[in-house]
Amino acid sequence: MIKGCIFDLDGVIVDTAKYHFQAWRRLANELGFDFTEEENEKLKGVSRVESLKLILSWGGVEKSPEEQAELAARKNEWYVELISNMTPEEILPGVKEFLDELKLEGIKIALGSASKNAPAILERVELTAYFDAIIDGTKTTRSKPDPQVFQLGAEALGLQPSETVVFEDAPKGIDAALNGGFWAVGVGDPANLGHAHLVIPGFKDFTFDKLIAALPVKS
Ligand code: B16
Ligand code: MG
Repeated sequence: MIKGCIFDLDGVIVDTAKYHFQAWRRLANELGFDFTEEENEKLKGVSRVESLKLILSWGGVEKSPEEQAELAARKNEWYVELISNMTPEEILPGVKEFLDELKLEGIKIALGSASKNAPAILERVELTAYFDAIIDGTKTTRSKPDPQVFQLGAEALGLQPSETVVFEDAPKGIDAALNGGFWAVGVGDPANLGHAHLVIPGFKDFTFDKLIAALPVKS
């Protein structure tokens, strides 16, 4: 029986990838190179430090760990400025309706995000009150595809992975959910998320009944 849902943030609840892209691109440009939106896709669900390492490798730039920490902090200042203007209008279509339905069904709700800015973003879009637990990048020591972020979420909800569905937009996030024994729903393109138990284009017109009907789980 499904008793809980854990949501990734960026790409599932809101599209903060565009703000990450703007801030990282500004940093890359300052360092004398550029990168594409296609390359930015590879940063989805990847931690701040790992994202920086990838971007530096694309630009062929080497930096010491101290310099990397300074660059990551600089990018984050720009990113925080960008997300400080977010509004509830930026919640992706159908998400709020789905969360409302989960509440009515008595399903527990957690956030499982790599972002250290996740609590601030939920506040900006006025969704904090929906979440029974918030696991963000400040609470984890291992990145997706390690299942830690979702395991901490399920523990906080008092649930087993087999009772919990993870919603993720990143292939590595689906890997993390599967590695932890969770039900995995990919949000986005089946071409990269085909290993999930179910793939949906988004939450518009998606319902809890449709979720239960699509998973081979006893209700
Ligand atoms: P921050 P998610 C991830 O969020 C983003 O997809 C990824 O692009 C970002 O680098 C990461 O959070 C860390 O974010 O710099 O705010 O700590 O998809 O796991 O919700
Ligand atoms: Mg994501």
